[in-house]
Amino acid sequence: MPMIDLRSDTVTKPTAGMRHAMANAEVGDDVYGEDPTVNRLEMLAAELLGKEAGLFVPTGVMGNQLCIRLHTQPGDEVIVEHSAHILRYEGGSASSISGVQLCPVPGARGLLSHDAVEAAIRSPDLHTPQTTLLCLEQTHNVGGGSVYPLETFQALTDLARRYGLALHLDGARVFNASAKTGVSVAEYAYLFDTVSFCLSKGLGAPVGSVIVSDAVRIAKLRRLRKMLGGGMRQVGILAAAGIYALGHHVSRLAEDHLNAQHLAQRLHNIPGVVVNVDSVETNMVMFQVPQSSKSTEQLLVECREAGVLLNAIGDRSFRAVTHLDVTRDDMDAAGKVFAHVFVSP
Ligand code: TLP
Repeated sequence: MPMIDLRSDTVTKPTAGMRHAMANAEVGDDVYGEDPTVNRLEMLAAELLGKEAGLFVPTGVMGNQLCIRLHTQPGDEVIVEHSAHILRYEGGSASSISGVQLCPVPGARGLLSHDAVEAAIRSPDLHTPQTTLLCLEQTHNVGGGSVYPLETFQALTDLARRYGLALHLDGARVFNASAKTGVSVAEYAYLFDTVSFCLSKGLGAPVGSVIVSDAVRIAKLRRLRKMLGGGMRQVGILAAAGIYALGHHVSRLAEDHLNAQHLAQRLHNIPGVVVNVDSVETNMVMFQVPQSSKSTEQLLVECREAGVLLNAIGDRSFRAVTHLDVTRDDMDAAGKVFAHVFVSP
């Protein structure tokens, strides 16, 4: 039985076209700066996001953590939204790699407000840590793929600048945000010192993220990447997948968003299931199911046995993510499975 895998947009397999591009990639030793395909990807990413330079890194976590390390000193404090990926899902690496503490600020569906951030910025005082960095996430994962409006981004980044903070964007899914709003990724990136985005999520590459910034910062980040063991060799094979993804998979993201809305509507029609259809902005659907005799784990198993994979994000709370390996028909099929599993006692 073919599975409908809605656990994440990280699960996609490279398409035939992408595999062809990978197989034919020109390569060289990237630690010597000699991989022409990596160089091309880094230039392309920088161009698309309107920055001077780019750096190919293996993962989104490494992209974020290199930037935190770049912008901070041990003992500093970094403001993040309280359910940010950097805080929740990066294994405590900000404290272990950079020696910083994270200051979690609650947001609405993951989105921070100007006043909440201003209240969290420390005044200079001998006793307190120094706030030196604000990290934002676009789209916001735990917020349900929510999108910061450009004006809120501007207000937050202006505020951070006023207090002399550095600015990093965890733009793992910034292309989804852009597909939703029509605001270009460069307009978002312009507001930040560093931006990291993932090729291995909605864009469908098997591996990789790119950090973009000015040339001086990228040179420092390149050194930090080597220090952490992220200097890769004939990695043009992977960069080729990234170039292919940027060329072929950006314009189709809107399709994933429509599929997510369709799925949300199907879920909404199931008695007792709580889902806010209007809050589905991009490719994620968060929903809760009613109390029953079945545990969250049991529900996941039943969905799996019926051919649908999902992730739980809390007790009776689930996340479904659409991507290029699922279709509109899959949404209907998954909707049927959910209607069966979530309403039977
Ligand atoms: N997110 C994954 C899991 O780690 C939760 C997912 O399935 O959504 N920033 C954001 C906003 C992310 O959602 C992720 C991955 C990352 C960074 C890290 O990317 P990778 O997995 O490439 O290290």
